[in-house]
Amino acid sequence: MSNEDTKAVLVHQRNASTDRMINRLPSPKTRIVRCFAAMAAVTICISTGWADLGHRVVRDGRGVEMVRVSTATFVMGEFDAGIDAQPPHEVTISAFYIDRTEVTYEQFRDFLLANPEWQRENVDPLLADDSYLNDWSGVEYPEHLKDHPVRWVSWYSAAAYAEWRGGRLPTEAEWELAARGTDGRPWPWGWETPDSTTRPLCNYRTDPPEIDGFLLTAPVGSYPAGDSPYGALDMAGNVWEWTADWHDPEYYAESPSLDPRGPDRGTYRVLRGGSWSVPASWTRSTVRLRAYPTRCSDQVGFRCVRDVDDGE
Ligand SMILES: [Ca+2]
Repeated sequence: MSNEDTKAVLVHQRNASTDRMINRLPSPKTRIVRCFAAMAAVTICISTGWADLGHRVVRDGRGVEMVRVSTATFVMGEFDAGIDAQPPHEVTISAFYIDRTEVTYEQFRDFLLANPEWQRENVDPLLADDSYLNDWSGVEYPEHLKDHPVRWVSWYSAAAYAEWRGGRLPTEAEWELAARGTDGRPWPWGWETPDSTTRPLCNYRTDPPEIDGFLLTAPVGSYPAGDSPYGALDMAGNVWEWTADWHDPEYYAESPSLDPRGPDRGTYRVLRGGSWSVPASWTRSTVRLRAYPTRCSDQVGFRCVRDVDDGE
């Protein structure tokens, strides 16, 4: 088990009693340590208002909340989401953890402090276009965006951040499973088309723009009613999210059925989830967007995943 794994703190497990958690632990000493850790973490969970969601949440070595997605088989793709999202096909995905929210400005600042070569003034122009970190100066960003998803990040910078965190970017298949679960729903919350005049479910383009509460991006986690079956937030809307995969419109016809990782090469990387600037239909969890990996935009951010080690 890695150092970061050791630091991971169990916050809550769906339908699991304390006895069941204790019975899974390997030694009395570890049981005591983990029991106190779980109690402390539940306190954190309650303080953030997430305890009642009933999902399994951990904090990684840097204190970032991640939710567990257990090994599952689901039908990836959809006929209603564009020709490159077809044919729907069954895939099996090994268990992983995914960030509960998009990476924020505050979190990305820690990465820039530790890796000055990724600051706006120092970045390799082969790894990001001229818009990279457009609203930053060095490691400083507009204070009011502290809890908003970081934007203006290239695929390369997102991948570098994920590696620094001890993880990686999600594959398309992992991202889609984390967003919509296994029951065929097109959105994280189910089958209900987003309509912010009735129930706020995600941050997308509305008319007028602020009817969903925010003119541009929203602080991460602003739409708890729109959470995914695994407890991930903002998988629909707010910012598009980079995935690890190259884009190939034909890939679904030839995808392997176990842990597909996309084509070996390509020109564009895939983004998922829609943003504050797209209509509701583009926030379907099956919609695939493509962009050059150097592309930076005020509509694009990301989140990270981490493999689940045996025994976790
Ligand atoms: Ca998003």
